[in-house]
Amino acid sequence: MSAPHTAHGTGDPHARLDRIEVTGIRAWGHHGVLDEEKRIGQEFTVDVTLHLSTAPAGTTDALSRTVNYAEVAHAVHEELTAGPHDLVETLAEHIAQRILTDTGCPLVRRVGIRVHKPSAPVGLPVGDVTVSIQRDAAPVIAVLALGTNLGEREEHLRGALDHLAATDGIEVAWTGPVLETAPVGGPEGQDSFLNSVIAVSTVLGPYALLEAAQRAEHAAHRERLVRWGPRTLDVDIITYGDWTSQDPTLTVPHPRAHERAFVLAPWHAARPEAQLPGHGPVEGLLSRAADRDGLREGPAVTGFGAP
Ligand code: A4P
Ligand code: MG
Repeated sequence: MSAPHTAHGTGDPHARLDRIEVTGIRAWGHHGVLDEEKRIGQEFTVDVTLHLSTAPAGTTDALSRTVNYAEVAHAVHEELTAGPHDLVETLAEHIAQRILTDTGCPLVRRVGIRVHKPSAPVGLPVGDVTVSIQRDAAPVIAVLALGTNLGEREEHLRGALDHLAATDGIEVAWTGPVLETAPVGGPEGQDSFLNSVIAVSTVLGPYALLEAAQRAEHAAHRERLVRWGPRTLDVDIITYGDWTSQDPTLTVPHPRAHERAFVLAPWHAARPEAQLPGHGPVEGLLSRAADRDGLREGPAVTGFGAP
């Protein structure tokens, strides 16, 4: 989980992703402009490069945190034998999109495809004809909840927003208002929270986004270690597109978001039509949340309340 591939200022957020390569996926396909190519077919071979962070799986030995390359190979084989398409370019595009939106989604953030058509009818002896493309996954909208009840609370919220906005691969899409909320659970007598919810548009995978959220927390912790007690900033991932995960390291949607007014209210204020995947409209959830009477308008914090 410590791969530094989202470090600030590196420009391309995918530049330091790891790679898994599957080469020589072979099938008899019927792609080509000529009638004869479509009728008889010929051999095609595909090499695939999957760009993703392998650290979440590599440090825990958990298959669910990486892409299953066997599934990718089978999907490529299906695309090779589908169609037919006139152009190898079209075939390569179909394979890339299939991996980015299906088999590799959402962990694979960039894919490289090379299609070989060694028997292409060129009219001369040639060694091979290849088309190589590279495509990136579309950005994902993720909803994040921010909470703080220690120290300079407004400072922590502002700092979290600045930190996330400065992270390569993250753009802030909208921000909810800041609410002052009575603590839910935890030790007796702890101070009230400031809570808000923001949405980011991100090209980062879900685990890389979690790392970015944790770095924002650590940035607040560092300051707090010197001057304040524990727990200055909590950044939780509420949703990541419509992806769902039961992984204890990253459970999405957040397992308690559906019953927490301190998450639902700022979200609803910014996006009244919002839906929580698996639970339905945020509006209905908010009307049933037990802690909804503990909410008050919070202070105006720069950057928040910008739908
Ligand atoms: N983790 C798993 N799923 C996620 C996710 N979707 N987002 C893991 C973020 N992290 C996730 O988190 C513990 C572990 O959860 C992480 O290692 C991560 O891999 P943490 O932030 O270190 O611990 P925590 O926040 O104390 O635990 P937790 O369970 O997130 O606490 P909650 O449930 O978020 O509750 N009352 C008010 N009014 N306002 C608040 O903001 N917050 C809490 C914290 C309690 N009461 C509150 C508020
Ligand atoms: Mg948390």
